[in-house]
Amino acid sequence: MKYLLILFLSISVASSARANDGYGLWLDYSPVENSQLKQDVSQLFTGFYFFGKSPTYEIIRDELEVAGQKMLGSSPVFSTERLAQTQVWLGTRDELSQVLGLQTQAQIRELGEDGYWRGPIVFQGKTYYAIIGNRSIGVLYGVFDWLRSIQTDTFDPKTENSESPKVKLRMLNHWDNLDGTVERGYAGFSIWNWHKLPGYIDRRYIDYARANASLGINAVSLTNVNANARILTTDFMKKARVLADLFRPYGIRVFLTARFSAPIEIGGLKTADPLDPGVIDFWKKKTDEMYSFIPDFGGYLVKANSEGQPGPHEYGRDHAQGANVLADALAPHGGVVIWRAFVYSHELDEDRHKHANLEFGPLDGKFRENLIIQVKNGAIDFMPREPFHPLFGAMPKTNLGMEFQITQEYLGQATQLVYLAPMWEEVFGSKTYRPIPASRVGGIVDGTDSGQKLTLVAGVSNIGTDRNWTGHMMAQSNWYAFGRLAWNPDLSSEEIADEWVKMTFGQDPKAFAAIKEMLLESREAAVNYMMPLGLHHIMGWDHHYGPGPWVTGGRPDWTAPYYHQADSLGIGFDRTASGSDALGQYAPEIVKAWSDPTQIPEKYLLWFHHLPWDFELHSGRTLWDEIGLHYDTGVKTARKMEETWNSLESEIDPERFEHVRQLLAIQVQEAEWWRNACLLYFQTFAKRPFPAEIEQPTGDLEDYKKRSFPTAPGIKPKW
Ligand code: BDP
Repeated sequence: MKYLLILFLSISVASSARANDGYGLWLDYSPVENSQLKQDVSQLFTGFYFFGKSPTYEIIRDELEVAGQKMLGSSPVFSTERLAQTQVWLGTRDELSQVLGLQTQAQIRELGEDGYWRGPIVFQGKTYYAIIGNRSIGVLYGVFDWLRSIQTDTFDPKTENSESPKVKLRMLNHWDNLDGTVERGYAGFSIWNWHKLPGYIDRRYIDYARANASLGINAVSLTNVNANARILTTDFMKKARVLADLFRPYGIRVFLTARFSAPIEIGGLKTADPLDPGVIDFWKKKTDEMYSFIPDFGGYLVKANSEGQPGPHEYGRDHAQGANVLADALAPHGGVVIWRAFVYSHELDEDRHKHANLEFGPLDGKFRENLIIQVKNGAIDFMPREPFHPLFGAMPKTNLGMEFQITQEYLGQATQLVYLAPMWEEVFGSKTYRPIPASRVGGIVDGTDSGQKLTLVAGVSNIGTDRNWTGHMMAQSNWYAFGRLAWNPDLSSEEIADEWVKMTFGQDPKAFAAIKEMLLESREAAVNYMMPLGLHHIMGWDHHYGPGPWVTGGRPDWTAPYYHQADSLGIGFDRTASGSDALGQYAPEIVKAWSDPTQIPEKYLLWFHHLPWDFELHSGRTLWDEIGLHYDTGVKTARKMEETWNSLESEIDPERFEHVRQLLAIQVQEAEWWRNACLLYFQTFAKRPFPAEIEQPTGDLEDYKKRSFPTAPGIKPKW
């Protein structure tokens, strides 16, 4: 017995030494194995010299310390003079101006506020490796990029690299409530501890800022868009100030959500009418007060007249009249209003798909310059696949920003591995044909095609108090990918997967290839086993967990049959001219191609067409058979992902291996559940046998319908 105990203890000590709980994210720096690279980098780590002083340079020092220890097994040497012992020069263009040629200076100037240049510089016969920005934050971005190149084995000390972000505001939106819960959060509670602020600083705040800065994320909105006006009270400003002060040297500006009725709720006014002088004065004074606490406050993020949130419509005013009042209050301070386009009301049109364009389209050109309309990637709601939102390209005189959802509300929450970058890449790559024929969504958002100066890519955060930050540790890849794509919407999902896997799991070739493949196939798998061929909004009621194509009750546009419209004849939502004509909101090129069910990309087929069950697809199969095949393929891919992972047991540390292994087993069960429940349900309309080549769905439809999930996380707060 005694021996057994000793054996047990020694096993647990041995494995905890290797344990990795995922807290370190992609910044855990594995030892450099390539010997040439190790030699080059070790040499550089013998002498860093900063040309100036800044709190951001202190952050760089700390990062180099961690990276040096972990990658090379030794601390970096910081030198106090710029020549003799020095290998690496760090600083801003101004700070280095005496040692830089005019041409290099001009080249760096071009890179703007956040850009950086890194490469060799010869000075008085000696070569230094320099990392230079126009501001200290650019230097930090350059250092992170350099460390990434070492971790991904692409660093070459002889090559110059320079980059600047394509998008101005690269932003996380937290849907965190003041009581610590997170709407649609699947990774525990909010990381903001409002109760202990401003006195207590949780180490997580700093680690969070560091992770964001490593990706170039430079703005965060701390609170839920379903806002609580209290966040704008003096008490909360004092708390938010602590976070803003911490984030500043990481280049991150704080935004808060503004509840439109705040003038009534915390201002003691009788109205929130945006044209009322008292209300205008409230927003001005509130905003001035905010800047007295946070001099670089980013601005307000607003959800108005959407899903019960108050807004200008209560007073007969439109979105521009409402939004501009806030914009005017912020303008003298350099702040920005981010006004969401996620609106739908019963009155406007039967098809929810059309509402945002109907409400916002006529207001084009009426919004202030320091205001940006934040548009979800699709017109319904973050479905596993949506055609791009028709507002992109339809408001040429208005700043339009992108809103993605990183938290996986409709994509498996925290029990499924779904790498979202392929979806975001698909959206950015979609051709809009407007405002210019070659336009793509990415070009509108980053200003290339639209010409807009104020640009924004926002993502609804998937971060919480779970030790690994994101609930499912593989969902860290989505935080990572979001940041990288916000910096450069033209990056491919594959390049990003490449980086993330190497930085998170090291370079073991077998593990690298296997994990990368799993990531890249995961999103299509999820579309297949959840909502293939353009099906959408058929998930469980309220918590949105699991299938619910039978969900009815309440508002029609919150039910599933409203979207799938299955009947004895066929399935799908007719959004062509013969139906709701939501398709008519797109450019004529798209209308022409997508109106024809034989020409529209099949991935959007049932989004825009109601078709007979026997409609023939490109494969020669009937629609009914093809639906069955997609569901089944999704399940098979999920199983393959599970098998792949399980073959990596000896390559991955036990803690992460086991974490992902268990979740993949759940994912397979959930994929089967989706397939079985949806196919059994749709069969009640189609009245046809399942195609012979698929695994026949099992279970009882009535049992599937009865399942309930009172403990499902992330549900809306009930205030
Ligand atoms: C939906 C969510 C809901 C959010 C809403 C929004 O289900 O919780 O409040 O979007 O974006 O996806 O405002």
